[in-house]
Amino acid sequence: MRLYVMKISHYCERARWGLDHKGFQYEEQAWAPALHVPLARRIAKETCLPILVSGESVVQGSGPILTWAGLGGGDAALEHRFEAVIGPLIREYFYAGTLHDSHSGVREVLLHGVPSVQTFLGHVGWPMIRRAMASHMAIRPERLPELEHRIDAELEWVDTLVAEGGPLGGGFGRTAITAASILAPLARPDALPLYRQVRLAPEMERAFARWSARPALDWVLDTYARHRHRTQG
Ligand SMILES: N[C@@H](CCC(=O)N[C@@H](CS)C(=O)NCC(=O)O)C(=O)O
Repeated sequence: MRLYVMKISHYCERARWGLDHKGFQYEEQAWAPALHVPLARRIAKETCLPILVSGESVVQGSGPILTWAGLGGGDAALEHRFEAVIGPLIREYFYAGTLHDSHSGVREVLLHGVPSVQTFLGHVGWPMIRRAMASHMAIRPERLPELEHRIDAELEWVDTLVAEGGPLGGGFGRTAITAASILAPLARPDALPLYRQVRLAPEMERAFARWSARPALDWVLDTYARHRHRTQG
């Protein structure tokens, strides 16, 4: 069984965590951004990762992979907000403050663990890859303040969920995996060391310091400490 990923993608971490939680054995194969497009198209309908290949089955997307792994149930509305709103928002924010800074180290982290030919192409073709990523995800550094504001509002909402002890307070399962993995780039748990290898813009460091006091991110760190027994890398 093989899981195709981009190493630092929080969607890939969501799928990986689900498979690990259910005790599946699989090989992980990392691909470089942009270079993943023709490779993904060869095995699946869309270009996005993660993709799980198990025998004849090809499962694309973190949600379908969790379902395939037997992690059903969960809170659909809440999962949708994490998957379709908070996930892209955090990704946009992360790249808005790192993709255009040649000293951020984001290129090295994105190329971590990919096959050597992709490492080579990734370095040589970085200006093009970066442009493709920025245009695909509408990354614009000048939007950092607005994105920070929107993340504040989403974290406020997660704080209330944590305080209510509802879907995030119950037993550990699909919803907790979804929420913790999608928020992980902001909490940077020890299990995901690649996030700490990226140098953030100073205004991002200030926002991260502020967010670290939030119950939502405390909950993420606690959930990782208690339930995540494998490290990225
Ligand atoms: N909703 C999808 C989103 C997956 C997604 O956006 N993956 C990103 C990596 S963070 C990706 O593959 N982007 C490149 C592309 O779409 O070609 C999921 O839950 O798996």
